[in-house]
Amino acid sequence: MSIVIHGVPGSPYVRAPLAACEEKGVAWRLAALGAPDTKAPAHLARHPFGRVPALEHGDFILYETQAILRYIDQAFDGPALTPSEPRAQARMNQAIGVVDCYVMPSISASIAFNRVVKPMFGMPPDEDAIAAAMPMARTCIVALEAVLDGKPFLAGETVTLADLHAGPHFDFLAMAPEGAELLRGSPLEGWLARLNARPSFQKTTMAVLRAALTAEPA
Ligand SMILES: N[C@@H](CCC(=O)N[C@@H](CS)C(=O)NCC(=O)O)C(=O)O
Repeated sequence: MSIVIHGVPGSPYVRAPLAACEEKGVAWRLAALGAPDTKAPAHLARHPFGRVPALEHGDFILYETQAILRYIDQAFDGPALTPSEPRAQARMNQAIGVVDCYVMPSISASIAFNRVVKPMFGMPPDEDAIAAAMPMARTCIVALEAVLDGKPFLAGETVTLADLHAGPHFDFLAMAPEGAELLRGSPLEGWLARLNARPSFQKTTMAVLRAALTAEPA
């Protein structure tokens, strides 16, 4: 039984569970939603806050990306995406918390959304929102550089849920000129390159997801 992820292609929060499925070797399908569909009754039945992603696995429906990632890691065989060593696991959890509390509102919802997504739909970016988000974006980068601390991945030598959660937001940031500038010379650049070299990231880019939808028979 494959996992269905309901979500908007290109959303970093949607990409994370798709990449986790790839890392685990779990079959998945993206049930693509457009932005207005997230507030339609069918989706609100899955996710009362009208956001994405929502997971469907048989009769089990789950929302909140952290919970979805942990479910995928625990419910399936495949490489463990959570370290067993307590301090490494704590670093993983810390990075996940940083993404939800600080990266999402500044880097994703303000800089990348305004600079990358709005122009795709012919909408002007909110320059004030971008400028206002820059200090917090810098703090996020410094904080995650400290978590990375010279390791290949955020919690150690191997990919964990922290990388799968954070990576899509930083890949999104790198698409904005301000973001590429913020990341230039940061150890996060190498970390992101390591993630982008993985099949789990290559198979879940916005371009690949959109192309797959276009190729689907009507
Ligand atoms: N706390 C949620 C956040 C999910 C979230 O904010 N997703 C964005 C897309 S990246 C969304 O659904 N935005 C649509 C909206 O806010 O209406 C999670 O972890 O899943």
